[in-house]
Amino acid sequence: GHKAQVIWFTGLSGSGKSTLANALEVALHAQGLRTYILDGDNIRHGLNKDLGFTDADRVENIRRVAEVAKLMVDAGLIVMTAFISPFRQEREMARELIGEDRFIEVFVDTPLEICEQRDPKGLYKKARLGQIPNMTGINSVYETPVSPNIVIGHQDNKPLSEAVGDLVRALES
Ligand code: GGZ
Repeated sequence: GHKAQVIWFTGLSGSGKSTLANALEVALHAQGLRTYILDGDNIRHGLNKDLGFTDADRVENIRRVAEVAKLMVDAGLIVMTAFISPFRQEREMARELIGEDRFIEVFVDTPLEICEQRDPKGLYKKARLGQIPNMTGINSVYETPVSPNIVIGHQDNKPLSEAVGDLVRALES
């Protein structure tokens, strides 16, 4: 059955992490499960409002997110995190902190080209114009996961519900 665990989404800005987390949450709520989504909206505007996008600030952002996720999973929730989390070392830190048995790394593998086409906030465009100094994928590194538990590939014709189905099955196993 379902147990308290962390579903750790990682991928570029615009890759679909939050969209997937929100759709998964709807599916889990339909099963009567208790969940919480940690994302930029509820973390970077509050707990982490002192942090920006330098490498050092991203490391600290992810460290705090991992600590909060651990507390929430200890409290019995299914926690989803939707941060770029660009560095392998910090994702591994999160896995070790939270525990291998309750940590699922989901790589949202949407190519930069597609993320750049979507560009909902115009950040990629600004980065290309040299107006943002450290945009992930342009002038700040994204380290591709080596052995994620799940990869959500980009397929234009695949409905969101299929990816959500894959995730629900992975949580059950
Ligand atoms: C990447 C940035 C940047 C820079 C602002 N680089 O698409 P969004 O807008 O909603 O998601 C992005 C979000 C990334 O924050 P994270 O906390 O997930 O990053 S990390 O895990 O690396 O700490 C984007 C916006 O913030 N954003 N400036 N320079 N994304």
